[in-house]
Amino acid sequence: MGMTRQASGIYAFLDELRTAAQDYHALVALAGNPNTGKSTVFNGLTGLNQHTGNWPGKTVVLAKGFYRHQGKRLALVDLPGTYSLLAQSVEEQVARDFICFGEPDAVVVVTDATCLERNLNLALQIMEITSQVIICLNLLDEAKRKQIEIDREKLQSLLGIPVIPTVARNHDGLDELKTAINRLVFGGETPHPRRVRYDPDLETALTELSAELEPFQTRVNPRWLALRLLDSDYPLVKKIISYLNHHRRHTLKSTPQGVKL
Ligand SMILES: Nc1nc2c(ncn2[C@@H]2O[C@H](COP(=O)(O)OP(=O)(O)O)[C@@H](O)[C@H]2O)c(=O)[nH]1
Ligand SMILES: [Mg+2]
Repeated sequence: MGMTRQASGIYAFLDELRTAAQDYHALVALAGNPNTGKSTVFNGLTGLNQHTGNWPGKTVVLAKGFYRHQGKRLALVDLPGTYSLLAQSVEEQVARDFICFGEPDAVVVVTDATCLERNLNLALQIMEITSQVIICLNLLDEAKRKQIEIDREKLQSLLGIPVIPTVARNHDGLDELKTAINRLVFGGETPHPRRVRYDPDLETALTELSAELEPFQTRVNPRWLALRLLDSDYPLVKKIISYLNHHRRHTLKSTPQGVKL
């Protein structure tokens, strides 16, 4: 029961965010390894239009803020810095739960251009959960200083998602980042991120289980939900069940005839 209540706490947190925003057009999450400039990007985008809140039931503090771009009002949440979404620290759980169950319209992964390989681990994990991902290639000034050159076009086409170069400390590239977010969220184009392939037996099981999850029409990729169900991480499985139930209620509300499932 505890986990169910905790999961519903997430929805309370989101409801509160919505009320505070007096409705926004899109919810964007900022994820990334520690020290990649996430908070600098957050401050650059939201200015003083921000406040902090506690994640329900945890000591983790999340900064949330708002900004306008091209006539749209966007809410932005600065997630805790993490190297992965799989291990069990509270920060990783909060980041993972927000990305999954918070159903952000976009996730911006802020990466350190001086050590991109390490940063891509988290990016690839997020790309398994959702297609709505943008890479913010930050600290490019530091990379240049270290004579590291990054082929943005190639990176973009290899990953299948937009890659936006920035020097957040100087506000360089932040307008381009805002425009890329709007294009991703309101532009009607769905990216096709490159996804990790597993061994054939697992792929067969994943295909079967994903097919069972498709009818829920979740924002979270059914393939990722299937992977986690197969992991048998029990607390997470309970959250997924709670999410599917919440999702079904939500879908029912917006179904004109109120079809009974
Ligand atoms: N040189 C350089 N420093 C940056 C850039 N973006 C952020 N920083 C600095 O990197 C440090 C960590 O930034 P912060 O936003 O706190 O990172 P976070 O841990 O990801 O939230 C701070 O000293 C920032 O001023 C950048 O593009 N270039
Ligand atoms: Mg920070």
